[in-house]
Amino acid sequence: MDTILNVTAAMLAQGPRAVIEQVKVLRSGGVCTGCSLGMCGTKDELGEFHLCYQGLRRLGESAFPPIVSKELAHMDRLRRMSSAELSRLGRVVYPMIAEEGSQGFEIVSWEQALDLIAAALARTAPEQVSFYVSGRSSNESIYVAQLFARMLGTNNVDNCSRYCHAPSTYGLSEVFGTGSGTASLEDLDAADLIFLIGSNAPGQHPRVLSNLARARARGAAIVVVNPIVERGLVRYSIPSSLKSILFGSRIASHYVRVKVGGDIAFMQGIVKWLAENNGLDRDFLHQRAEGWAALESAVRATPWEALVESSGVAREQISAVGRLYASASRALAMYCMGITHHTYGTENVKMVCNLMLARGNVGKPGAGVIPIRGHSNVQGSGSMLMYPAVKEEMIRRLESRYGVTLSKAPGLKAPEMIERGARGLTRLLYMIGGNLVDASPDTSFTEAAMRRVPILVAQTVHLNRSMLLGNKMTVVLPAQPRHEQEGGGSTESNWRQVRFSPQVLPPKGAARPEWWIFVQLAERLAKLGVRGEWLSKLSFTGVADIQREIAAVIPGYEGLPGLKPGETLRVGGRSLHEGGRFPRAGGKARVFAVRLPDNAVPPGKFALITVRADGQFNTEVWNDRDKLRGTKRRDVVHLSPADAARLGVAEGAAVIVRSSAGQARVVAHLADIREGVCAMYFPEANRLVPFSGGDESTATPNFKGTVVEIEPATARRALATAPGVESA
Ligand SMILES: Nc1nc2c(c(=O)[nH]1)N[C@H]1C(S)=C(S)[C@@H](COP(=O)(O)OP(=O)(O)OC[C@H]3O[C@@H](n4cnc5c(=O)[nH]c(N)nc54)[C@H](O)[C@@H]3O)O[C@H]1N2
Ligand SMILES: Nc1nc2c(c(=O)[nH]1)N[C@H]1C(S)=C(S)[C@@H](COP(=O)(O)OP(=O)(O)OC[C@H]3O[C@@H](n4cnc5c(=O)[nH]c(N)nc54)[C@H](O)[C@@H]3O)O[C@H]1N2
Ligand code: SF4
Ligand SMILES: [Mo]
Repeated sequence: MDTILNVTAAMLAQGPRAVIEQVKVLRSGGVCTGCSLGMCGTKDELGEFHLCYQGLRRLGESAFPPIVSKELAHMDRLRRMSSAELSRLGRVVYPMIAEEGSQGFEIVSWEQALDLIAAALARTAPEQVSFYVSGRSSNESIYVAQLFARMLGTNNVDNCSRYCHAPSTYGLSEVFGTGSGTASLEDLDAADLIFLIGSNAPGQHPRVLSNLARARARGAAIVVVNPIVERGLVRYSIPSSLKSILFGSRIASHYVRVKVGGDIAFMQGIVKWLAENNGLDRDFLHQRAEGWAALESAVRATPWEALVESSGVAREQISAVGRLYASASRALAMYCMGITHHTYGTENVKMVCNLMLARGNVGKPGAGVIPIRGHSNVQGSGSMLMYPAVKEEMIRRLESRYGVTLSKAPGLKAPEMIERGARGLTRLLYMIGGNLVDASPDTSFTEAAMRRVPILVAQTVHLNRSMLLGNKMTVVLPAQPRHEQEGGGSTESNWRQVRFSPQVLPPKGAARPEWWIFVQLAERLAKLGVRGEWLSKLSFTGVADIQREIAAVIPGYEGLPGLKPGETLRVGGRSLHEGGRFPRAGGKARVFAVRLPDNAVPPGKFALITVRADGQFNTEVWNDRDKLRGTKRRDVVHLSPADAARLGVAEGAAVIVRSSAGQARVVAHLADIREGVCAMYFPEANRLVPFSGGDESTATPNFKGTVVEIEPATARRALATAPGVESA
């Protein structure tokens, strides 16, 4: 009931005009701009009715009226605003620039803005230019953006999956030969056991809760692995079911409160139990996988004490889950940021794959591995080649399509773009959506590094803090969100389904399609004599033109041209139910003998996990509440009652949380969380997360598991400043 009221309140809060706009978008069948699950209008891919608070809320944000220009004249005031206040200022509908030291933004014409950017690009060495995309743009815009960058001479292109599921793409490719999940939503309805690891789906991917509740109701086991007891994973109200609204639906059948980073040990424990109790599918492992023996002998040789110590789970509980798993004929594992946001994120992913391979749970219905992705078009960003180390084969396809010779050297990953900014080596940073200052670790370092970049360009719908750093020159360009994009645009969902969102609303102000901006820049650069012969090939005149290019270059997208709203193009290349044949040489999955990570926390200290609430979409915070976790404020640290008692603090008491990167003054919130673990909200808590220490294979930051100390704030210090987050 609460959810329905929230959804209604969210819609009404935006005013009648916004409500009409939202209804129009929902009726159009366009793809949701929230998470990656890819609802079309009010229908999901199974044709079932579905609405969620975050999806509507995101839609509402883009329906905000244009920003009032007088607000833009006061940079100092803008800098004091929170993310929510900046969003509420309204939509960015004109190009604008701010120079270092200027009092505010100046509204300029498209001509002026584009000339400025083209001139800056022309005088900057290509290797000092970087592009970042935040998975919100259409495939058509992203394809043109990466092509523009490569034609310009740089492979410094990356997308938000670097901060998110890059360890999945990399890990799954190594194991199965393809970087996407091996199961679909339908498979949840056929599984006897579902592992849900490191995900707060009720807040972040509400759609899957209907399937989880349904699975539970028909008797499937749902094993949740998480250091926090997420209330929505215990019981949840599905808005589309009256019974569920009235009584709630049960979700987890087994809740495993692992240590932060304890997943590998927990999963190895299950494999050890299976190995010791004749629970492995030896035929499958022999025929369909390679490398199992090394993992099994390592796991057999690891003493139970080490597994219990590292996982934080009692041997009895590990064994009980092992027994349960052995009795399931079809099992699948879904996971999210609790797995990827670690120094050993890719290793974590590989161990999830090992767990599923152990009993032949890949390549058949009701089984498999599902990473639950983040942004609505993060999957499309990858497919459109918006990442720095694209396979040479794909570069060759671009070369032969356009008759050019492109660099094959890997470009920079997003954190490297920032880090090079600190050293004066990134001279132009181009953000296509996104908010790198708030999304990246170590806010003080990132702020300073990004400020050193002389030219910052941002295509956006709202202002955010990354645009207010005081760079030598900041250029903000108004982008059309997908449902306003002239000619419409396509996206790819978590399930690799490509859908087309039509233009439903008229564009606001001077906002333009994002692909158009790159076509204009290419034309100007060509006139300036910069790579003219190549860049002139970007003379696309509309979405249909670009779709033809995508169809010719990107395997699986051949059917894109002419795709209509409501139709689905399924991109192939996934390992689904082909009887366990994998697209690797020899057709077998590769087992990695993943080692136990070092996740020990010194006595008295805490492992800090940074999480999101249902009142935010990443760095866009629209209200302070976390309904699912029962707090109304964000400047809190979630602590177990036992830890709070040990520290001598009660609910609401001021505390200081300190890491090697920074410190924060917040208040204690007592929660059902494992002892020795504490949680704070991203993006504020990024001041505490060190910049280095990301995933060894992909550089995805280690957003879960920063070692921190917590102490009560003394009365004197508590009076001096109100709770808030500050630097060291
Ligand atoms: N409303 C809303 N929806 C969103 C977003 C949003 O900001 N708001 N963001 C979107 C994006 S980009 C993404 S990537 C997804 C993120 O979706 P999630 O990954 O569900 O979101 P997080 O808040 O990062 O929560 C991660 C969960 O992992 C748990 N966890 C932390 N460390 C560990 C660990 O070591 N082991 C295990 N097993 N669990 C751990 C945390 O307790 C938490 O429950 O959501 C998408 N959907
Ligand atoms: N500590 C900590 N840090 C994290 C995380 C964490 O769990 N903990 N999670 C990480 C994850 S998973 C991710 S994905 C990143 C997210 O990192 P980003 O993708 O960089 O951040 P977002 O908040 O999603 O981007 C918000 C901005 O996108 C722009 N925008 C919104 N809609 C549109 C649109 O339709 N078109 C265009 N062009 N622009 C638009 C607006 O400027 C808005 O302010 O953050 C990461 N950072
Ligand atoms: S679950 Fe995700 S895709 Fe579905 S409506 Fe909510 S935000 Fe949109
Ligand atoms: Mo993400």
